[in-house]
Amino acid sequence: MNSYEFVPSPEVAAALKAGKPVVALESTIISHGLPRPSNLDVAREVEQIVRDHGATPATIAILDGKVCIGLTDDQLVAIANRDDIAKASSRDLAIIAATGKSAATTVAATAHLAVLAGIHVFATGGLGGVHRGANESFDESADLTALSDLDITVVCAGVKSILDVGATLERLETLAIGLVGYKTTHFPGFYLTDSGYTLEHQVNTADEIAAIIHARNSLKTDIHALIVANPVLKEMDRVRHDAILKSGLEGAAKNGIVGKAVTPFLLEHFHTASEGESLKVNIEIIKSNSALAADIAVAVAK
Ligand code: PSU
Ligand code: MN
Repeated sequence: MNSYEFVPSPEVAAALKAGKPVVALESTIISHGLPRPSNLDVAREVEQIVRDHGATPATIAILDGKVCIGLTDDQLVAIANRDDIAKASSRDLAIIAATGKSAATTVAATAHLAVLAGIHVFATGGLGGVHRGANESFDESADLTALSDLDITVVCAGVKSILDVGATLERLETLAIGLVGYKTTHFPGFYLTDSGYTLEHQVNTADEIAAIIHARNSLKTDIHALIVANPVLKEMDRVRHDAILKSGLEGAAKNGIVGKAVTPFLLEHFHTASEGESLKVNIEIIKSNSALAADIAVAVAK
C-alpha cells in the first residue's frame, strides 16, 4: 500500500482534466527565500497573477506527508508560517512523504512533481546552479541535473548572482538544457538585469516560446528542460549588490554554512543588508516570471 498520498487541489485537477493551462510554482521561495510576513502576501499575489493571465496556479509542496499539487489558502498559510517546513530537493521527496513530514520544494523537486502531475510550465525566481568555489566545495544545485531530465519550461530571472554564473552556463550546455532570453541576449543575474554573459537565442513573445515547445516535442529534445531567462526590469544597485555579496560569502564561510542552508543564508543576508532593496527586486522577479509563465502556458494550449 502507498504510505503517501499524491493530491492535486480541486482547482488544479479540474484544469488538468479539461486540458486548460496550468503553471507550477515552487514553495521553497515562500518558506525559505522570502521573509515573513511578505512571503504569504507574495505567494497569494503570484497565484492571482497566474489566474489573471488565464492559467491555473499549482503551488507544489509536501504537507504532513501529502504531496500537494496546488494548495488551498490554508495550506499556503502553513507553508509560509509553519516552523517545521523542511527544504526538499528531489532526493528528499520520498523520505519526507513516507515519514509524514512537511517540506517546501526546490526548483528540482517542484519540476519533478509538476511533470509527474502533467504540468509542463513552471515559474520561479532564480535557478540554483554552480556555487562560487565549487571546484573545492562541490556545491552545485540539484536544480541543474533535475532539469536535465525533465520535460518542463522554466521561467526564471537567470541564476542567482550569488553563484558562479559562467560555470553554471557551461553546465547548462553540457546537460542539454535549452536556454533562451526573453527580449534580451544578456543572461540576467537574478538581482541584476545583466550578468555579463551573452545568450545565443532571443525570443520576444509567448507565442514564439510555445512554437519552440512544440518543436521540442517533435524533435524529442523535450527530454531536457527549456529555460526562459526573463530579466528583471529594475535591477539592484550594482555597487551595493557586489558589497553585500562579498560580505555574505564571507559570513557563510565564517559560520560554517554548508549544503542546502547556503542559499537561504545568502538570500536572507541580502534582504537584511540591502534594507529590503533585494527583497523588492526579488518580489518583482517572481511576479513578472509568473505572468510570463502563464502567458506561455496559455499559448501552448491554443
Ligand atoms: N530562487 C529564489 N529564491 C529561492 C530559490 C530560488 O528567488 O529561495 C530556491 C529554489 O527553490 C532553488 C533553490 O531550487 O533555492 C536552490 O537551492 P540550492 O542552491 O540549495 O540547490
Ligand atoms: Mn547547494
